[in-house]
Amino acid sequence: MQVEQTFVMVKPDGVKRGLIGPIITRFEQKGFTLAAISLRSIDRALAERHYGELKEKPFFGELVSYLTSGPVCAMIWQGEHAVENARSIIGKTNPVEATPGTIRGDFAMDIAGNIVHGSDSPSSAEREIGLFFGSGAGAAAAASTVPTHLI
Ligand code: DAT
Ligand code: MG
Repeated sequence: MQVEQTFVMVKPDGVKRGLIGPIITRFEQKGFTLAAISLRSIDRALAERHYGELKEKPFFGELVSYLTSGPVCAMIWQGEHAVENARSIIGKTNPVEATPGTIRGDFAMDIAGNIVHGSDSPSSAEREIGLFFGSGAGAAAAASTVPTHLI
């Protein structure tokens, strides 16, 4: 089996609403293994880098303000097809379109507060894991934080 890692983040409103536990439960029930977790605040520079590809979007300023408005819960989850499986249980970007049974479908109402992030590709996952868990060195740095019995 090829183990893949993905980056998942409970956004500030998810943390404020006490949804870290239910979101972790969804990932565990699906079959993912938790490889790293960090409750932390993020500054504007990190938020802007994380969502760098959206910087021309009209909602970018609002998005960065939202992401820096309170603590987030950053996580690395691993398993087969981790990126695609995570996107599947997270649901569509706009909660209005997210199917009931998905995290956004069950817990969110508004696109600007869709409570959870999941990487959209293996290369995004590597980049985001490096941003949040590495020292700019990419996934290799994050992988070193994973207890060996989980690999
Ligand atoms: P996703 O989070 O599903 O990967 P994305 O990468 O396209 O979606 O956008 C990142 C976040 O930006 C998204 O979770 C919520 C916010 N966003 C996207 N489109 C938006 C819009 N039209 N208005 C307000 N916020 C938006
Ligand atoms: Mg995205």
